[in-house]
Amino acid sequence: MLSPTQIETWHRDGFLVLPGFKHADELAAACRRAHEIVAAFEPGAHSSRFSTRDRSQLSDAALLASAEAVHCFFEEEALDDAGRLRVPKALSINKIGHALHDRDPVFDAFSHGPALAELAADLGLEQPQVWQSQVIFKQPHIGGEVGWHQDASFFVTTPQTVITLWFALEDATLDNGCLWVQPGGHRGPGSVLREQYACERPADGSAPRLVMRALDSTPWPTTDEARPLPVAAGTLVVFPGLLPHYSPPNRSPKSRLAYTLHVTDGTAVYAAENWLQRSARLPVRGLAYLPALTPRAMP
Ligand SMILES: O=C(O)CCC(=O)C(=O)O
Repeated sequence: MLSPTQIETWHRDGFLVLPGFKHADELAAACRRAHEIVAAFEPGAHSSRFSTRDRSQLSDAALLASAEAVHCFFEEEALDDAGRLRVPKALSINKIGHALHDRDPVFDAFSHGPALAELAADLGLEQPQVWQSQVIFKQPHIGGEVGWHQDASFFVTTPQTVITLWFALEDATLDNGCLWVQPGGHRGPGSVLREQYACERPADGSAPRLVMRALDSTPWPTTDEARPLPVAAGTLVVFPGLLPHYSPPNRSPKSRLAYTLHVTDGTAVYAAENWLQRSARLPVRGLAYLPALTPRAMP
């Protein structure tokens, strides 16, 4: 249960840092499972790179298909110009997404339960809906930058409700690319949504197209306006969708695994243009643990 001081901090700063939210055994299980998924991953012909600098490297079809699946995306620097791996596969993955919480029993257990349901209720979410999960690796030496952005760009609801739950699976430090946030950047004159990542689905049935639309020209924060959040493994950082945040590249020899969930309120209208939609085969769920629905087989 959040204290009144924590709620005040949430409204003022736009983020909360909750050390020790996950125990060592839960962290170990999540890290082990993430490495198993990568070990079992067969890249095949479609090697999807993930880069927030250049989204054109990511195939729209691969991203859209991952909405209901567990897919590995390569680091931009992991592949050479011919698409061959420059580093061992285990060190090449940028992230796994985006339905781990519904498809994988280990991440299902990690992503649900009374502590998370209570946290969401304390933060004002009446009907939490978990749309997306990601393991973000920030690989040693080649872990790419995640540029400044607001998560509400990817999960538009009316009114705006999305929150991000960012779990440190390993220590996140200034050296290995911890999160940086703009304290208070979710409110005040600069709190507008700057971009919308929209999925245009043509009426003629041709392939959907993902576009990043500029909505507002408010500049992203400078490093002077930002605060780094170095945190120990097990810490949960939670922030609302309008809070600008980024993470620098990892040039250190240590990885920085994190796990994220993006959660909206089912009382708000979820935009039809959001890239991540669910079919009736895999309806979006809340944060409470519902054993009757798990485990769900991987496709
Ligand atoms: O983990 C990171 O480096 C960035 C994560 C992030 O920006 C997000 O989840 O929105």
